[in-house]
Amino acid sequence: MPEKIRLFGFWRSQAAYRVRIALALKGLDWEETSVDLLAGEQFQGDIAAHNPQHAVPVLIDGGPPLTQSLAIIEYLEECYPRPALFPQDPYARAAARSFALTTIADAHPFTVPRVRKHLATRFGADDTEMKSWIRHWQEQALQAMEERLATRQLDASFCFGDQPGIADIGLASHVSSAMMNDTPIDEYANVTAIYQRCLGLEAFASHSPQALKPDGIG
Ligand SMILES: N[C@@H](CCC(=O)N[C@@H](CS)C(=O)NCC(=O)O)C(=O)O
Repeated sequence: MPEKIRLFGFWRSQAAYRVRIALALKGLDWEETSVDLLAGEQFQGDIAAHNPQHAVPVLIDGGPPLTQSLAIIEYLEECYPRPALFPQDPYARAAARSFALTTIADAHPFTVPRVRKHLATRFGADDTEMKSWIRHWQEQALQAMEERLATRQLDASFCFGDQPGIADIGLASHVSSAMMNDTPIDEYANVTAIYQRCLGLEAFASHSPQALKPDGIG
């Protein structure tokens, strides 16, 4: 019997959330090992051996460890093609990937724990400055997503069609993190409408940081 897919993640990691959504949308069974990023566990044990970048997610599916949420989701798409998370048409596929990269490549990397730590230890950023930094990058991505959605020539429930895909995964992980960081989201009407639609699906709702948050941890 093939081994269960293994995921190294953390409840509040938006990159791990992206992978959890993809696994759940595809109806796959997985087992998650929590790596407490707040306690520095990314520098210890298995995860340190599996990912020299000391970050989650890491996915193991009977082969060597895979890192980087987008690469992992593309791997899942190739090995478990149904339901598809990327449009078939090459142009739409590039557009959906590009939308997701707004956060995966351009906003999220500015806000990860190692960047926050460096800002605090090297440049003395205090809590207020850090909050403002995070909000800045999160708002830039929210604005860009909103503009793209407002001008798309498509009448669809989700970002690029009537089924959720990679763009919606990026959007949901970004909005969930914005909410955790008190970045206001209300002015982004298209983004929040799609986020709400995503939350109507078990795959998004049950695996979110908000759903997994242990009591008493902010
Ligand atoms: N680009 C990577 C980002 C991975 C990443 O930085 N993950 C964060 C959690 S969301 C992490 O583990 N950070 C550890 C740290 O910064 O120390 C991806 O999409 O997988």
